[in-house]
Amino acid sequence: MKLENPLTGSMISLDEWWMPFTANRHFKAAPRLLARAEGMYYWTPDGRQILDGTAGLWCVNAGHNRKPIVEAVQKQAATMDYAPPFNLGHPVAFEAATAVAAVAPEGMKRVFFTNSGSEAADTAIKVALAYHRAKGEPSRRIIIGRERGYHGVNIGGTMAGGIPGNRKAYGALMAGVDHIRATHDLARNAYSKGQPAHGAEFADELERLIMFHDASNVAAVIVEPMAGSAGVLIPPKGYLEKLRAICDKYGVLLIFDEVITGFGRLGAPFAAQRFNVKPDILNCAKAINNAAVPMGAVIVKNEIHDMIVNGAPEGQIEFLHGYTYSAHPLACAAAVATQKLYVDEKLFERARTMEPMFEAALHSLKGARHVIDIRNLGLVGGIELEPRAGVVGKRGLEAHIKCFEAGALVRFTGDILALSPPLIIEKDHIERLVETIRTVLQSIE
Ligand code: PXG
Repeated sequence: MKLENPLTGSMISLDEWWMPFTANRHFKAAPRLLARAEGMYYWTPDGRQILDGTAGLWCVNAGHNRKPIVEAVQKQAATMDYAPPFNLGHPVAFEAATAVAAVAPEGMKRVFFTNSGSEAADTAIKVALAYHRAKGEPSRRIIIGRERGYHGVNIGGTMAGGIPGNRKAYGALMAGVDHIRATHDLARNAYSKGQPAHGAEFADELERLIMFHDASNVAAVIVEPMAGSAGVLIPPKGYLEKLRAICDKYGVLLIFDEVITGFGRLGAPFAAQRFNVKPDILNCAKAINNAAVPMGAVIVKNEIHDMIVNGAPEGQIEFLHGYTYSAHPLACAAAVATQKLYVDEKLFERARTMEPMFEAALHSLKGARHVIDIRNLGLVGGIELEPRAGVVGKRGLEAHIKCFEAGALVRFTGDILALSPPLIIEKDHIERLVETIRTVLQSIE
């Protein structure tokens, strides 16, 4: 197949790029390419319009190619392309941290920049260990994750994560991790709107594991307040509150991985505010700067920062961690412009206002072919399909491809379809997304 870059007109070859999380041979036999984006839409190189039902990969919350963000990045690139972040600073890095801290929960106003959600996961684990060490409890090293959790693909996140396929080949690269069970409970909670009623008791497993390992050895528990990648698993009522109480009881840090839920996805700046449960450490990435330039961050309670930073001798580096591109000027410029846009257009509030309409449209798919559950919160929707006998995931992949052919971008994970549109979505976009899914489900086996 001959393909060209529509920007430059040069011919491209598909062979060299080893694509991430992709069935490379399958994809390259029939590639689906995106060439341009604006607002709620992508366009393919041949000019077909695709309605973006997933905000890219849960990240373009303000919609694509927003002018204030584009201009901020262009201006920064033309002014200073790069500056080292170790023992040197640049103004926009501080501005970006201030803008992110402004929407973070009370008392969580210290921000460590990374370049991705995966780096945020590994950074958060190191912060937790450094904190306990600075506090005089260096034996606290065990990290507890949750089955079906996704914390990216670096070593810490892979080990703390709970997706078997992502873990199996890398086994015990990091010792000292354990997992509580996932909260998914179709039998009791199918077709719940918002937070399901049953399952707060699943949090009790955390207490069992802390007692099993002994609290003096446990550093932190890391969970997504709403699990995204593993198929939109919404926390049962009372569940996160219980995790918080157990962590408090045993001096264990609670890390929320808000890479997906951060920046308005659930109709509040963070899930922490939506659920009114404050973690000790909060990871984010993606929509932090509308995904215009790679960026992630670990936001910590002031006292965690102070324990580590004030505990070290004067003039000594307190936390031996950081990336060449921590607080990259282009990423920071995009973050400052994005955070301003979120405020100017009240996009977090908008997500909350659109939620009932989104919920009603989504749940109208109840009874559609193959559907066995529908769940939603904020502007996130999950539609679980019955797996085809013997080939788990095939129906999900086919639905994803057919939706793309029909002009709508819908995520799939196994046989669960996921929707997470830009927060600028309008009623007619929602209807089009839902009707496309309904038609596609009717057409596939
Ligand atoms: N934590 C969470 C909760 C995530 O969702 C990461 C960490 C890792 O972030 P980076 O920036 O390193 O990719 C993520 C990423 C999907 C999908 O289809 C979700 C992610 C990435 C790719 C696909 O659900 N989330």
